[in-house]
Amino acid sequence: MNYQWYPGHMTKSVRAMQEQLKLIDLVIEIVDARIPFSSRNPDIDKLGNGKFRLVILNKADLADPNVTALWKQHFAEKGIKAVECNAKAPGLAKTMKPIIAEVCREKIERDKKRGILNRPIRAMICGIPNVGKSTYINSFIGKAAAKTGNKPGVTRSNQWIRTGANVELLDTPGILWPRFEDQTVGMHLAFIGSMNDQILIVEELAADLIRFLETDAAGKLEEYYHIEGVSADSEHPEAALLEQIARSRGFLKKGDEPDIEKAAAQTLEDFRAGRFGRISVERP
Ligand SMILES: Nc1nc2c(ncn2[C@@H]2O[C@H](COP(=O)(O)OP(=O)(O)O)[C@@H](O)[C@H]2O)c(=O)[nH]1
Ligand SMILES: [Mg+2]
Repeated sequence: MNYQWYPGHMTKSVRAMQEQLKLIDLVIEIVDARIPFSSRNPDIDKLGNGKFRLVILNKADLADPNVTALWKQHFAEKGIKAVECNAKAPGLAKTMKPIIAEVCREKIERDKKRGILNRPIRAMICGIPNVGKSTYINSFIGKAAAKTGNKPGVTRSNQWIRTGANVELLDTPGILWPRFEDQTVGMHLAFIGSMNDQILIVEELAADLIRFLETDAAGKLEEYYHIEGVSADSEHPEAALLEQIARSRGFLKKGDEPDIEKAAAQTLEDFRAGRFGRISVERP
């Protein structure tokens, strides 16, 4: 299958972001902890040049903690602080406060020398769609003032939201575009549901996911669905597994035929919800 990303209003969003960047001290870049490479905007280093930087490995509750630790190390080696996060947990301001103070230490010390105390740090949240920007902002400010959902919100004029962490957040997150240079990137975005499923062939996407799971998370499907699994020399192992999943879930059509499409959709849903366990798709 061909995994395509439609860049949409890319130049418009670059320009908007460059304007907003003039106003801020800190770029808080949110990525998905299961796919930090593919969910990272390739131009962010250029765009965020000269700003303090923080990478949030979000949805860490769904990722393998050992792999997330490797990613933190990977970013540290590039000189970027990265922290794991579950944006659905309330009260992010408290956990973020010391981290942001550490990342922006230079500015805080510079201010202090000039006799300026507690000037808030101005920060912008950015990231590709669906990584949890709105959820993060909501938890950070402690009330549901930013829209959450899978669609990017309507852009209003820039407003600052005060947080309990001596940080002012730009109310609208910067929506970035993902990498779309290669098929693996597209496939990984599709695995976690960050690509519109309507433009994908669900059975083929599920087959790609099953192929990944059987290699990198062997046994998880068999355990979760209570299925027998297939032998290594099976000719179409993904199709055979989908059939077993359909039967085990009772997804049957007329004449006792397994409903493969339904099994495929269910497999994707269960993976995205973390029901097979905490699985990272990408390692540094
Ligand atoms: N499990 C989990 N789900 C999250 C987390 N952060 C956000 N989500 C979910 O991911 C989806 C997209 O979040 P949203 O904030 O709308 O993403 P945005 O497009 O970047 O603003 C929503 O269904 C959120 O509930 C997290 O840390 N863990
Ligand atoms: Mg949003």
